Amino acid sequence: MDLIKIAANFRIEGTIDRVEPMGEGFINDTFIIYFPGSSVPNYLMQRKNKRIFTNVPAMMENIQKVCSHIRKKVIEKNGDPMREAMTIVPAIDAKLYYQDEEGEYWAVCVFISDTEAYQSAKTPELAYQGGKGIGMFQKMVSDMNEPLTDILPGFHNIRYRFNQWDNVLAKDPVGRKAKLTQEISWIESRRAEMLNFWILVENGEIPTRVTHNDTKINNILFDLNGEVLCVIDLDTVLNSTCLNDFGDAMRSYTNTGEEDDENLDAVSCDLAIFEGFTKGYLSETIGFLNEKELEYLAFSAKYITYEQVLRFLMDYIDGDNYYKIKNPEHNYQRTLAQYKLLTSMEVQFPQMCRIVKDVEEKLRSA
Ligand code: GN1
Ligand code: MG
Repeated sequence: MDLIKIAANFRIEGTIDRVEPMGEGFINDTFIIYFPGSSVPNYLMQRKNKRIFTNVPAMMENIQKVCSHIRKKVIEKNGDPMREAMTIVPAIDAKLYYQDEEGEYWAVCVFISDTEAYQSAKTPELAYQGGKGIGMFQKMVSDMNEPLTDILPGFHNIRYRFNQWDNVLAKDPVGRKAKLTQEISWIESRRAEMLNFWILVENGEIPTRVTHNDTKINNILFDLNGEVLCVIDLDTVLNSTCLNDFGDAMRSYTNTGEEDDENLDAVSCDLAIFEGFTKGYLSETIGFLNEKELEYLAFSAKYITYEQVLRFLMDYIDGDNYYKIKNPEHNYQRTLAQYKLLTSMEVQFPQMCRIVKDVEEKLRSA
């Protein structure tokens, strides 16, 4: 595959010198485009996973709508739109993607340099900045009127996930179910609790808004002073509940270990990080979240972590068709680590609720 040739299909301003692979995303393949003599990346190019994103053109439309809305907001507040918003680079034919001869979809955006991305939130201050970043993102898109296409139906919808789950378990395609009785019971014993939350979204008590849906810490760029700059990886921008963004962030930020840690003792939920993120997040969002959203904020951390346990375990039972894996037991390992995190959240749930209440009261009285 000639990456330079593929990159040449985009409206890139400059001569492409080399294209190098970057990172280890679970879903897409990412590359960096360099100009001659340049040691810093100039553009970022991705091959989008078309098995997961079955409608890449609609996905790119969604991303573009969100990017241009954010760009307007950044300009309004005298920010730098080239650094505080993502800039999609269209193909020569003006499409937001290029489809190669093999039918693969590619997309390019401007690389924002002099930034830092983190794999974990080591300090409450960093978590505060991350929370502010997600809060700012949600606030900026809270008045977006243009509809987004639902390119991932049921993405953080647990009713939909239970449907997938029931189907995969009924099929048990690679015969892994028998040895997973205990792990399966982790999912089943919490089914009603999780569905009861989702019913509030279905009946509108918890509203849907424009949300990011993949708020892991490594999807935020910080500037070199540690302040939040820009939210990236917009593949999953959708109409969903803000709580999914908060919950997914807490799943990744508060984990004292790795998402797939082999040492389960290293995995737990760090409340100081939870508090830092909550302070930053609510400082931006308290003005528009309703009472139900605030009431369920802490719960959303458990909800998304639970969903992740289910998704990893389901992929394992299904024979590893969704997530990229590094070894045959990788999805199982991820399941155990995420379950450990979930139980740590469950034990500390009363404190998590207390923290949300305290932060909320402080902000209201300020
Ligand atoms: C995937 O692409 P990446 O690694 O940012 C996944 C998320 C999961 C995450 C688990 C489209 O995100 O939902 O939470 O892996 N994205 C999709 O780390 O399924
Ligand atoms: Mg990502």
